[in-house]
Amino acid sequence: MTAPPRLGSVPALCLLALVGCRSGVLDPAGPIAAGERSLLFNSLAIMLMIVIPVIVMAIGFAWWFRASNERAKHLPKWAYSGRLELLVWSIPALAIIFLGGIGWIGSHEYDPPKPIASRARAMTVEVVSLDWKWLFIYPEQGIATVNRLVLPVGVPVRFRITSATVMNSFFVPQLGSQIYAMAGMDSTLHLRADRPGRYRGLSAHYSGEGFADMDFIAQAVPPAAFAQFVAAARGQGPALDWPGFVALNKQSTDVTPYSYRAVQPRLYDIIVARSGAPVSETAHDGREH
Ligand SMILES: [Cu+2]
Repeated sequence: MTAPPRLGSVPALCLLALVGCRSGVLDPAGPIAAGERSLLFNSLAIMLMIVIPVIVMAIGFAWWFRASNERAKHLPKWAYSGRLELLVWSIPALAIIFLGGIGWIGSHEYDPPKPIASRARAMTVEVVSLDWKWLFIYPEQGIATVNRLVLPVGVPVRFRITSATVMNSFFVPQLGSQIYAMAGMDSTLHLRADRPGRYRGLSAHYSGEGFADMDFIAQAVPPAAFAQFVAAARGQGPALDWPGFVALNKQSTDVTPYSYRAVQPRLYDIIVARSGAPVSETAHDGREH
């Protein structure tokens, strides 16, 4: 005979299940991710206000109306109760009002194009998804990186997001809000990292064979270390111009991060304007045009 499981192992199991959430959306490193996590928890609490009583009542009614309970009344003619109707309709109505309310407030509060209120001036990073790697252009610093995103802590970042090929999705779970990267589109997302760390960034959208390796490191560093990173990047690597970009745009997977010491001005705008043109240029065999 096997011993029944001890109750003490239940919390341990729950803990084990939660360990997988560390370094994910439940471990926010900035205000947007933190706000989205409380939105998630509040929605869960509102939904549990219905789910828990329903489960309790389902078990309670089954137990109370068991065959051997002489005190449970059998009422075959019973049809209507105004008080019961009020109860069963008012609780879901309240849940919808609360869920809709926090959803409405949250979607305005954490609207991706809405700048983050901050004393520090926002910085711009241009994100281009490629098959299957990420290009990050720092227009103010005049540098670019591949598969590595370095951000200064405490500085709001305005991301401009596009794709040079198929649709992808830019997502750093610990910073918040995933945004689609689409050819010809110029999407905006504001995020801020409030503590130093290395955060996992990924494409949250299936886009083909090499997609599984299409992740990057988002590294939040103190402002002084960010200045050092910029200075170091300026001193190494190739320069990125349009022909260089067309070469970079060739399909490759699992690319080791590296940086460009210089970037052609307005390269991001050219990529958006040409929306996917490099693909037909590099793989042009007469089918298009
Ligand atoms: Cu999708």
